[in-house]
Amino acid sequence: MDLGAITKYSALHAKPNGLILQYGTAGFRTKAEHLDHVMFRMGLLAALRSKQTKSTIGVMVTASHNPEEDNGVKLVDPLGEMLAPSWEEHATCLANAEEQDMQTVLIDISEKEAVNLQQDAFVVVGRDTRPSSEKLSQSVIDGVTVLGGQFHDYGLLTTPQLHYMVYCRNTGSRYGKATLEGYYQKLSKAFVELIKQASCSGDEYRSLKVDCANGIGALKLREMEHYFAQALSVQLFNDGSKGKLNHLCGADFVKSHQKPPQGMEIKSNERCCSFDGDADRIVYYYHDADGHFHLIDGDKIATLISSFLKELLVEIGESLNIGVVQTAYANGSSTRYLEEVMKVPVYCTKTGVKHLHHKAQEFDIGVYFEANGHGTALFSTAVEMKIKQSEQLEEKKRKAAKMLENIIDLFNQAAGDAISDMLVIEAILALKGLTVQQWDALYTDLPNRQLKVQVADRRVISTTNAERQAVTPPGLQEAINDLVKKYKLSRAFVRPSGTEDVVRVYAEADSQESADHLAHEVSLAVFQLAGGIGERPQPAETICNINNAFGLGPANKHTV
Ligand code: 16G
Ligand code: MG
Repeated sequence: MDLGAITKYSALHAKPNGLILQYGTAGFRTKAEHLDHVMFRMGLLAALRSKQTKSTIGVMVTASHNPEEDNGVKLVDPLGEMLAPSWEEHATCLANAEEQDMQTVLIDISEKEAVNLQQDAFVVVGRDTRPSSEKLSQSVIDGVTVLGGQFHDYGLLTTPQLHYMVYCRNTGSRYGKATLEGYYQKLSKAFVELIKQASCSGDEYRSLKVDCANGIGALKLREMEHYFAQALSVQLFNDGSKGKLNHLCGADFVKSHQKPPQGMEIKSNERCCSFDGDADRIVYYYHDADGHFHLIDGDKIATLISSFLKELLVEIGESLNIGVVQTAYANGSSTRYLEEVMKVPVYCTKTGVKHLHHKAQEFDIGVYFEANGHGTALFSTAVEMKIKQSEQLEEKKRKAAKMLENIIDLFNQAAGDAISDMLVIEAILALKGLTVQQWDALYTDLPNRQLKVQVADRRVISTTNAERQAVTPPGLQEAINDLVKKYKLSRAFVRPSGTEDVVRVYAEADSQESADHLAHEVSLAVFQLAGGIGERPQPAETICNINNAFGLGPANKHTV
């Protein structure tokens, strides 16, 4: 380690005094102007992690669905996963070290993690379309180089594409070619082959409207569309040519406001979807003949996908297991439908992709989705082996095995991916001959409400049972239990947000009015028992009215 060079370069990426940031579920995220030093230091850390794992490490510069002025950075581990927890702590220490302590912290990390500093390092870098991203990714590269690491700058990429590149590079290209061309070809080939097997594919030319949140998804989908144009035509909206990133559009806006994005004209019963700002989330929606908006969120996406995969498994006649992983935010109707109608086992983990991903790896086929549209399906080697052995099977079974093979190729195994999920969904709808309304009608969502409460220190709330029960402060869970008892089909939980300084409240019940009341009452309990600050929580109706008056939309936005 050339400590002299590190000190010299670090001074060019100086840390603002007193700024403290934390590597959270989505890496570091804040106003772009505060991030230069963090980027440089994450370049250093990625090089160390690469030396330690003797693998390629990824660094993605993005703040996903946050406003355009924000930015962020996230490290990607060798198999495309999120960074290991002990390294998240190192990331936080390194980002917060004052200039004069930087060297000590770096040496500390190297020693603790037994990093062989003589080892080569290789880091791949990607970035979204934010105006600040190009310069910030250059700071990452400065960090990598000053530790003697090599790098490849992919430039503009969606977050899942960067995960894909890392995965390909560390599996000797067995998974795919680590280029954009490789990504487009692998996914498109699998998609077109699947669509060919749909009996109605010739009758109806398939088309889909896509809201790209004025982000990177638009650029990449435009590059990709001609690869699969024979099977699907996509019409892009909010493609970044005029609007602002994530402003009144994108998956987060549509999910949390439960309304269509601006800038998209929707005719009744047309299939539409929205990506978020870095294209790792997707939600679907449509307007019915009466002009009512219907949202099809991550839960319904998981239901469609897992039902289809289960049918394929039954067809092949194999005893491979399948499981669905959700979080506490999953609508109660989805869980009930999966367990009782589809007979698919459902598991609940804490919020955050890494928790779901980890759990899903336990199954031969693990489908995981957050309600907000983050998700994918993972397949074990046992599934791949069964497919290989299917040559000897009878015609019908062979066909199912072939479909499964294409579906595996179409899913991004390294991360939830809006483009890949979109193509999987389009293929399943075509194969099953389902319209968007029929898909939506699988079950009816229970009305729900999400609210935020400001408290002095959100760490006073600790939870258990995958965040569905509060352990502290004393009395809070009992209060919630008593409130929930007052309503039918009701459920409520509270958890400290991992991305904002608030406590999140979720409630669902048999009617919107009940869900709103329950959410409000639980918010009051949090305010009283967990050290609420500022104004007391107000009933949902009042909040909506005030916000409507100011053109702000609902205040229950669950920023994820
Ligand atoms: C992050 C997570 C997302 C989660 C959200 C919860 C990743 C890549 N992203 O954005 O999965 O839903 O945080 O936010 O893990 P919250 O803790 O503020 O509710
Ligand atoms: Mg995102």
